[in-house]
Amino acid sequence: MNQEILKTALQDLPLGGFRYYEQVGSTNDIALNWIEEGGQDFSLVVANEQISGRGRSGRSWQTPPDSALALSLLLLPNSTETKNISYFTGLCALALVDALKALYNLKAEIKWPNDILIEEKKVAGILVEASWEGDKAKGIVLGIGVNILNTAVPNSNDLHFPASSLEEALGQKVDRTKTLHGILTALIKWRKVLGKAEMVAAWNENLAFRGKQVEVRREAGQVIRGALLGVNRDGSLHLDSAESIHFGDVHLRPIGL
Ligand code: BT5
Repeated sequence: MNQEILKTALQDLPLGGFRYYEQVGSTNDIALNWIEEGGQDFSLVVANEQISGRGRSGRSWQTPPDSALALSLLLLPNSTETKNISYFTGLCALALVDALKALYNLKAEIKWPNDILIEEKKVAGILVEASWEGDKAKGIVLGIGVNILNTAVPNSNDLHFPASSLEEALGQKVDRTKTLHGILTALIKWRKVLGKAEMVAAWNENLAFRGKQVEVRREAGQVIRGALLGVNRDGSLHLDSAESIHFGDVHLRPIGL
């Protein structure tokens, strides 16, 4: 993967702009700055390596060189998309599940709100961020990290949840460029139904731990246990013991893991 290979491979996609880095702090930071510099809708930032990749709430995301996908897609949301801004994390998750199925016939699942699992191990994470001017979203950044090769998977001591890679799931090497193309294609498709009932139905169909006992931990230390029933129409999570758990810093895991 390098700038020229990527440019050629992605030329059939309607990219507003494209920036590639061999090494970067965080692709999300580059994309957030690009909004301020007048970046166009559907502009893409890709890095071979991140040295300060970010997860939610100040956690870090590891992207060692030559083995992972780290991408940030800059979107300029229209007014309907701005109203539905909270669905963008679900949109990325659906696009990832869809792309992995279409490209590799892999069965991935969504661990609400922002993780992609294969056989209950995390292979990808999502970090959606926005730049606001008053109540207007000037731009939104869809940050996606995917463990492509085994060498992308962090040491288990650094993890709160088991992790894996596409290589491990498939038992063979996986091409980053092809995977990136598939993810972007799926994002274009799902963006058209952002926030619609059709999107929420697909989200539910691909949800991990449905019907199972889970616990949801909140930052404040509160723990809610119950059977996971699904995602509500507004994108919040429904347990039999709690009707709607909203995003924010929540951690979901099956009981017993
Ligand atoms: C996430 O946060 O899962 C969001 C990850 C988003 C990464 C992308 S890469 C492109 C873009 N640029 C960025 O700077 N970020 C985005 P969270 O749910 O908070 O999970 C973070 C936790 O996942 C960490 O605390 C680790 O335990 C674990 N982790 C870190 N790196 C990992 C990896 N490569 N694979 C699996 N787990 C990892």
